[in-house]
Amino acid sequence: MEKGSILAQLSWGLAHFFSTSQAKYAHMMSPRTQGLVMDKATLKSRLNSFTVETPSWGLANSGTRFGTFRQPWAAKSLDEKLADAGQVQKFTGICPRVALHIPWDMSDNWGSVQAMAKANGVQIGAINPNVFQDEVYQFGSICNTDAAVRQKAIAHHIECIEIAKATGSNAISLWYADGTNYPGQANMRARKQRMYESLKAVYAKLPPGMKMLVEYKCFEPAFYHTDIQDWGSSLLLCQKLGPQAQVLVDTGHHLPGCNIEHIVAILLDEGRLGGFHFNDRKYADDDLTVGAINPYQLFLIFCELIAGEEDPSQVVSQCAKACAYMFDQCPNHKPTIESVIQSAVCVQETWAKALLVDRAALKKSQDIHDLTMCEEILKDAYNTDVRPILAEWRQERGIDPNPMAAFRRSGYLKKVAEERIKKRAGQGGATGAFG
Ligand code: PSV
Ligand code: MN
Repeated sequence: MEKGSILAQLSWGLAHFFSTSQAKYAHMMSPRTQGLVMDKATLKSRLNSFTVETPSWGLANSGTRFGTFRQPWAAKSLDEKLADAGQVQKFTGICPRVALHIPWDMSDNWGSVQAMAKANGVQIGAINPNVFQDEVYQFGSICNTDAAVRQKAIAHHIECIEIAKATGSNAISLWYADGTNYPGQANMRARKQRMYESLKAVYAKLPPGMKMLVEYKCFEPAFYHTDIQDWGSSLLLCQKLGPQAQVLVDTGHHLPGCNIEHIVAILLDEGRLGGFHFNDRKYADDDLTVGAINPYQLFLIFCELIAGEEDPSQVVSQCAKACAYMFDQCPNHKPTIESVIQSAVCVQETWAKALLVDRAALKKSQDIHDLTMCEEILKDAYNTDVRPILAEWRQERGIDPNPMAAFRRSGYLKKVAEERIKKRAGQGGATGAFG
């Protein structure tokens, strides 16, 4: 191309940029001065539909493979977990369900578990089978070469479907430690086929309306290959199984630098995003409190989910609205209940900020490739202080405007620590251990 024509193109580009962007949208240069993009009442009503499930295991002691540091108030029995989850709901108003992990949360009377949950102001959420701990699962569960092991895993899934039915839950949430540790250890394609056959048998037992959430994870505890390593593997499986099977995204299950919001966009577009496990991480699957490390990433994920809710396509909007939000975190030295309350406050604030994105202005800026303005619009919403509106939202529901301060004032941790220390001593633990 000739020098002259490049110059001509550049100057046309400049003129075009200034005429379309700078002049036409000059009024948008400081959008924050123009108030919220939606009135307070609309914002508050949108907040009403936003709930997140508490994981029962986030209220118990946890640790790493190097050790577990016990907290005197940590819940051990299912009753204690439900009581603690009730506190999270009481002080935040956005956590009305508790996910259970079986057999960590086993019971011989699911009717009474459901009643106990109700007495604590919560309901039973997703039921998570556990096919990763038993000795027989060393070389896999649903992918195992041994048909008897696969059968045991399938039977456990079916048991979890029955528990979901008995507790009024509408989802089973599946995650597998299946994988290999060394190259050449197994035939990966054969494992994929066995996994599909096993899950087909489980899918056949799902009652109508019950979701089968399929979680992926690229590493750990298997360190060479994981049988459902990424969203693509999970999506393929779900597409083969049927519409009740949907992908679950856990924010800690990707390689560093992964663009999770893009994955969300793809899964929404396919109508297959079924659930979310929120937590935060710095290095691996750290299961830290939500927003501890990368709150802006969470905001960008929420921007996609909200854009999905508002999408004209029924498939996309229904999928976004039905997506089951859950925390999947471990307290990691932080007081159990406080850690979940912190996550709940963080997700609600971030959700509110994402609702405030001026989507019409964003679309206009995208159409003219005004990159600066596109980003300004997002940052503008992200930098809005939504705390006063959330305080109002809580007060309107009889909830203290400051959940953490109110929870601390309640003295609940001290009270249950005393009760549980006594109870554990009565159970015969030599050192009053909580396990
Ligand atoms: C696996 O790392 C996982 O994210 C799955 O959701 C499990 O069910 C959960 O953590 C157990 O802590
Ligand atoms: Mn998870």
